Amino acid sequence: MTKVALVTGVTGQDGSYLCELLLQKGYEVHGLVRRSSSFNTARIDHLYQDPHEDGRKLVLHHADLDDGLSLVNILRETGPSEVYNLGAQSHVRVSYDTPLYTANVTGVGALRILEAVRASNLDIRVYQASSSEMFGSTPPPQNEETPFHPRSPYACAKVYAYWSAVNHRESYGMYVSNGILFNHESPRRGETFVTRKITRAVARIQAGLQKELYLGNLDATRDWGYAPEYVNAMWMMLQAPEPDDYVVATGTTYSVREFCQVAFGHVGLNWEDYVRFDPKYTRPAEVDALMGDASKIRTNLGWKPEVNFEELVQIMVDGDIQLLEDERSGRLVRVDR
Ligand code: NDP
Ligand code: GDR
Repeated sequence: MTKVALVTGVTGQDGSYLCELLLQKGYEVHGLVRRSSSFNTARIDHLYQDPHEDGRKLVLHHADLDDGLSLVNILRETGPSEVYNLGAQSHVRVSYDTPLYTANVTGVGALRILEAVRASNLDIRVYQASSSEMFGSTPPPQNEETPFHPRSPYACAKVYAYWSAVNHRESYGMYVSNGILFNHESPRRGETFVTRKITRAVARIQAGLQKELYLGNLDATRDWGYAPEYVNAMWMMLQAPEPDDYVVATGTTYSVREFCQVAFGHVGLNWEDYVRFDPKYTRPAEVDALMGDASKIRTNLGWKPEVNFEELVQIMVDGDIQLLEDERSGRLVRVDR
């Protein structure tokens, strides 16, 4: 029988890779898309299937994590056996500007999913996209036993979502797993996260389209992995006999400064000639250092990362150089729907 999955946040970085993975595995995938005044499906346009043709494996639905009834309805209409809750206001800096919205979508939104699944009476396994940001100021290495000390409205919302997931598992015996994922990046990473902001700037500076790059804190260190490998970890979690919580990380950590060095260095440029400081990009409270210990998922489920830091940076810089070439040559086409 064809397995059916529902993915919230399907238009985001992880949603697009997860969608690809599930389609490859033969799933029927239903993606939750929120209403936007402009197209927001660029990351999944290559997976698009004409709604007028039979046998579609990817179906998109308008709904919103802010609208609980839309979630109840989508579950009733699609009857999935797996739900991946990836939808969120996911930008840490922006969460300081929109704390209530972030709490509503990123925190209470997860509870809405859990309650909609509970109300459905269907046998559904739920994946909750938890985050290393929950560890905040607790020093590395961080694993599943490390206490949380969130340092932003986003992180507070994720802690709420995390405990809601655990509580639904313990209170109602639901199959709910938290993936505590450390930063993971790719050429599809949102352009305002620091890695993509840097690699995009490198491509544009090399092409003569940009002169400088303004950044905030260069001293923060992150455990950066490769997104396609991380969505595989999400899927593996939901195939386990029992629900559980897992850290997903590389076990290495590099500073934003080191990311700049490698990214500019990849095209023969010296980062110090281009990077400038703008306090606008600093945060009221910073998460100084993250480095995950992913022994549990390696031992229990056999997951381990393959792409290392230098390879990741190169993949991203090369991706942005290619994107620029495609844009300039008019090769990029958008699907109208
Ligand atoms: P993105 O920001 O790329 O994608 C977020 C997705 O959520 C988008 O599809 C977005 O839609 C959707 N979304 C936003 N608001 C709503 C809403 N109100 N209702 C429904 N959908 C909404 O995030 P990533 O793909 O990078 O991350 C996926 C998840 O994993 C997020 O929950 C994130 O917080 C979490 N996470 C990410 C990590 C990372 O390093 N990438 C690490 C740990 C956790 P739209 O496209 O319209 O904006
Ligand atoms: P993060 O990612 O906050 O870790 O959250 P981000 O790339 O935004 O920041 C990483 C570090 O870089 C520093 N920094 C800058 N950040 C941005 N965005 N822009 C800048 O100009 C800049 N200059 C320096 C930041 O201060 C920070 O220390 C990401 C998101 O994907 C979350 O949703 C996810 O939960 C966590 O990763 C794990």
